[in-house]
Amino acid sequence: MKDLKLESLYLREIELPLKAPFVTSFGTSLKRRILVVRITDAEGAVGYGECTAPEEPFYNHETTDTAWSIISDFIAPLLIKNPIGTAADVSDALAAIRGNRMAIGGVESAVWDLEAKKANTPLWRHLGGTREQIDCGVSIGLQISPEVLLEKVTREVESGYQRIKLKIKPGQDIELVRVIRGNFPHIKLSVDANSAYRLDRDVHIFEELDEFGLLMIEQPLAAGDLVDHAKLQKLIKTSICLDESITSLRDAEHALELGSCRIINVKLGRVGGHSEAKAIQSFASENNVPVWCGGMLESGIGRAHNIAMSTLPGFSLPGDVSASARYWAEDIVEPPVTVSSEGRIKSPDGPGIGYNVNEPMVERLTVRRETIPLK
Ligand code: OSB
Ligand code: MG
Repeated sequence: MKDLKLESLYLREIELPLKAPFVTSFGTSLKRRILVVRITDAEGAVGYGECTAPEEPFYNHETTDTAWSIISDFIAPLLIKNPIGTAADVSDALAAIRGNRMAIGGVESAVWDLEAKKANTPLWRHLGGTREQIDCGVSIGLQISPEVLLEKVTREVESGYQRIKLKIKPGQDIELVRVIRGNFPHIKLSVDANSAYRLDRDVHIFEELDEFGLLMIEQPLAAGDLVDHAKLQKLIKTSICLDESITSLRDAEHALELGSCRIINVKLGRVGGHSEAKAIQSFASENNVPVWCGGMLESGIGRAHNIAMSTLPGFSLPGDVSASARYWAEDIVEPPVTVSSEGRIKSPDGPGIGYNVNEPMVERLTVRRETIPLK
């Protein structure tokens, strides 16, 4: 299919309260302000995407509000100026925009859903995915005490999740890992620092963490610091995984050339959509570097896109893609995303993202809207 004729872009901000606060080294999330992107074409087909930009510019530079403005003021006009034939053309059509990849990813992924629906094919197959089911892990935020953390970990291990990731920050690291490792000597366990450490100050922390047989240490240092990550990787046995540092295929190439990591977390939004995510996983595979799908506390729309992406062959480690019910009292898709007792999600059979968007619910949660013509 080489003839998409995009008609309109419907931008909505919905407010969705998290079941429990999510605490990281950079802050606390209580509710999400999520941008839902809906795109239609001339034949009445509909595609959905979710912009994963958080509320505040603490994970990266983007926010719900900056993404809104980039989509409305720059992405929509560029799609009119550079008409696309296929979903694979969207990122090239928007290449003039520097950064702001979460804004781009929300739109790009909606076009992929639309195209897959027109082809009456599940998005995961349309992208070239090969996995009938994906392996799931969980990311557990900082808790008020190690005892509470242990309770949470126990519950997730008992539900079947295949890998547990703990958030850490200076002062809340070694002890947390010691308690969890002591109780669960054999689970796949990792930690995520969200850039909270510095090489000049904190090497001893990583040398201590090195003794716990962690699967990986995610994003210990600053996002832009591939050089210091390379120095740190040489000092420790545990694999470094980069999240914030990898915004493009180019970043992934640089990280592997420098030896800054041995694992890559791919987030659909952070890298600007499915085309770039596909390119990164393919490059990583060629270099025997495993990738896995990260999460941004997505609603069911973003979650469904993450499931589709995770079926690509390079995604060989369990991702942070978990059940809707861990986040939301009620998700905006039907059925909600569920995880089996073996810690797996079945790739959906339906066309496109394979989950139905509960439009009345989205409508009820909408706090801001804009309709933008694309022709
Ligand atoms: O660094 O992976 C991260 C959530 C928000 C921002 C950054 C991160 C996370 C998570 C949670 O770890 C992943 C999820 O459960 O969606
Ligand atoms: Mg991370």
